[in-house]
Amino acid sequence: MLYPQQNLARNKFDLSGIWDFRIDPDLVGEQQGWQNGVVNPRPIAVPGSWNEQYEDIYNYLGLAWYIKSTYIPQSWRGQRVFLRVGSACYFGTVYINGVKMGSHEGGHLPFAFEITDQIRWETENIVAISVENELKPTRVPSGNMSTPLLPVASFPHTTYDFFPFAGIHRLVVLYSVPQTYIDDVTVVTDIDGVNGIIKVNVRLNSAVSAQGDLQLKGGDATIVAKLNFLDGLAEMQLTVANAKFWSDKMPYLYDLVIQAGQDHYTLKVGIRTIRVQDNQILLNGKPVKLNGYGRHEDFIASGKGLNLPLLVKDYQLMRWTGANSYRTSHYPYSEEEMQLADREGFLIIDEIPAVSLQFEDDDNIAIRQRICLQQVDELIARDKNHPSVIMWCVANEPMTPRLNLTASEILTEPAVEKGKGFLERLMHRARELDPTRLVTLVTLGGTPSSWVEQCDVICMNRYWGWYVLGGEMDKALAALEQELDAAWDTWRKPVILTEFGADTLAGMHGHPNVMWTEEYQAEYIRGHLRVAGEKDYIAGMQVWNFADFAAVQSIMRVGGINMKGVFTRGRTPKMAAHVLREFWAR
Ligand code: BDP
Repeated sequence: MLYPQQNLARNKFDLSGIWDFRIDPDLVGEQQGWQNGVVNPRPIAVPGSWNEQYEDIYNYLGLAWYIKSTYIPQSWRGQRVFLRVGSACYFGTVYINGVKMGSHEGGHLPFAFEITDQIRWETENIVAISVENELKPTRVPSGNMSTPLLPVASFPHTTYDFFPFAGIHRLVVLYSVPQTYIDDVTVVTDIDGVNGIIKVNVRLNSAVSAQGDLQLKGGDATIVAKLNFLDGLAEMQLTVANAKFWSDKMPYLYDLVIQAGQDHYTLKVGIRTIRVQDNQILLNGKPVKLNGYGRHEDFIASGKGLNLPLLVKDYQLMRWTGANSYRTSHYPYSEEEMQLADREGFLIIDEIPAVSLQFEDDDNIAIRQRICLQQVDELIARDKNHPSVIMWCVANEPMTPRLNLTASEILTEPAVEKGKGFLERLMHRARELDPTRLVTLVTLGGTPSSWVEQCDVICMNRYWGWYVLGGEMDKALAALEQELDAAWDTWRKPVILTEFGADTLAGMHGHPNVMWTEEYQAEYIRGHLRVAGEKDYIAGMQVWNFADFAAVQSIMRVGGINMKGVFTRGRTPKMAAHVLREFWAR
């Protein structure tokens, strides 16, 4: 799943823009030939969620059609042409000139189909993509479950606390490659004293013998090596003397240029190592702390659609607060986001969309397990070469049938055993595919310890002082401290508080600082950072959330917005952002 690029050998054409759009609530589109074009379309932006582009379809999650006509240049003839969708949320089907090319399940990962044989070289080609985001118990993340997420009425019926934005969320590109092309590259780096080691594996699309070469550019020199492909595979180890290592402080990237037969591919490479030792996470052998945020891909009008200016702005704002990390809560973020993280030096916990998994109904569990494994596979295939990604996260807050089961209930509750097997299979798969990174899952209070055993780092979401002991800051902080110490005593592994936060209405002030005021959030965050600052086993603090974001409607979410952001949805800082600067931007 290499990111498409334009170079000496390859072409790329971005289909972003205004497409034709029509919803299909009665599922008549395919029968009526909408894959060839729709009557009475309305314009829609790609990328972008449809929900905030038109208010009448804000809550519409059923099937919808996107249509775009395009020429494909004659100069691409003789190459193999693919159509690649960065993300269609949740289930997308691609048609070229009326012919179905294939479908993809899962809302946050890319997919591509070869379309060479369908191309019309003399006229325009019709690209049609149908997308739906029905909420179902058999999907990941799930919806319309018998057990609601919140103890109060909420709509739409998600099992997660963010709006189920739907549509084509990332770039749709046409790209072409030579007949024999570089299908995959895997780069693994290591450090040996002052030298960097880069192991490169290259796979061609067919099991041929071929010649190629590698060039590593950067630092003081260019290193060149020959590649010999046997059965379409080649590997090479490069040693970079006096290498520049990649880190959050100095995110140095080399260019790795691969040539194989007629094809070329260039990859950014950061030389770094990541591991856990005792109570610390070590980046390049030195302790590092993950200060930052849980975030969302979310903005006014664009919804979960790729928004490049926002991306640059968010990185700038995160840096302004002194943050060096974030978690891709609660799904993989765009590839452009990952590339920027490499370049800007952010440390990422990369998460699949397994939010609030439940383990009660056997048939559904089996389906969800299959989907989660697919998501682990696709995520690692997509993100394995990003130095910024240091940890895979296979679940956020997997749930027992009731919160806080007693010790004896944990022993007898069947869902606990089922959950353990489910989660361990995901962690096992991640380690099998990538033995070089850390693996974790994120817990909520009361998560059975048998689910946590396999984690390299203990990641905890806790809301002392908000959902529990709200308004009682002293008691809340004491409870937090006790729980953090207990986690360290039990696990003897580094601990990251991956979520802690307080809803805050920007502009609401109070003295005394009652809940929902900016002063309360500022004090809450200050208290948490102070407690954590005294613990040497704390390897990171990630505030929930970087910015206010769209959630489902409920009495818990004023205006349908989760207001735990330290920035507003429009990116204005609340008082808490300045508190973070005090701690992190020194
Ligand atoms: C946590 C969830 C997160 C929510 C947050 C909250 O992981 O998705 O948005 O609670 O309630 O439990 O704000």
